[in-house]
Formats: sequence, structure tokens, C-alpha cells
Amino acid sequence: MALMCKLTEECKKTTGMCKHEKFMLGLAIIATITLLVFAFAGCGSDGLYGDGGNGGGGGTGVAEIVECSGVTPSADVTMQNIAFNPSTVTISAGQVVRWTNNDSVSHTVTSGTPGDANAGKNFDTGLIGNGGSKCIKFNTAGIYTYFCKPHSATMRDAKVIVQ
Ligand SMILES: [Cu+2]
Repeated sequence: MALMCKLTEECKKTTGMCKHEKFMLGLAIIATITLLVFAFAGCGSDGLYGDGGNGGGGGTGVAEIVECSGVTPSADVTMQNIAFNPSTVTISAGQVVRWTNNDSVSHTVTSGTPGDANAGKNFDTGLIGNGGSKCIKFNTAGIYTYFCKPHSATMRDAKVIVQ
């Protein structure tokens, strides 16, 4: 900033701040206000986008991915021969479903239906490799349809019914 000021006649004034400095100060204030506005907007949007955090294991949405080692699943679904089995499970709110992949190819457990703009919003395990397991805790009653991303043509319309 000081370097910029040396380049202008305004610096020779003894007002304490040259034009550039005033300009930069103004920019800084605007930037600060913008950041604050975005910070508040970020807080306010939790209700709208909170479920998106589930992919990273965070958040307290209708469903959340949890470590299988720390829970006792109330229902088990295997992924075998490119299919979810059973394709529908029923649990109570607060309980956990565990998916285990017995195929050599990877699968996902992704909420919604293929092509739906909200697909993966409630939960998305990401790829589960051969022998891998993922657990999801369902916090809210409802019917949760899900599918597998790589095999969405056939591995779809599976359901977790949460009572
Ligand atoms: Cu699959």
C-alpha cells in the first residue's frame, strides 16, 4: 500500500491517507461485510443443505453414515450379484442399517432415484469395495428409496422403511 502511495501526488498531503489507501480501506470494509454476509448466509442454509453433509460423515440430518464398529445394526443388506438383498428393510427411527458388499465390483448406497436432482442428498456412502461394509443411522421416520450409482439401471428402488 505504501509503495502504491509513493506513486501518487495524493501521498504528499498530510491527511494521513492517500487516495489509494482510502480506496484500499474501502475495499477491505466491503470485503469484510461480504464475508460476514456469507458467514450468516452459511448458517442460515443449514436447514436447506444440512443433509449434504452426510456424505462426509457430518451433520445431523435424517440419515447419517456411522462407523459400523461403534454400532449394532438392526438390519443387514448384502450387495451380491449386482442386487440389494433384501431390497426392503424396516427399522425404527434411531436404528442402523448395515450394507455389505459381497461382489467383486464396487457398489454405493445412494439415497433417491437415478437422475433425481436430490439423489444422494440424504445419504451417499460412496464406493464400497469387495468385502466392505457401510452403516447408516436413520433418525427420522419415512421411506428412503436408494440405489447404486455404478449399477443404477438395475440396483435401484431399494428401500429402507423407518417407522
Ligand atoms: Cu453397484
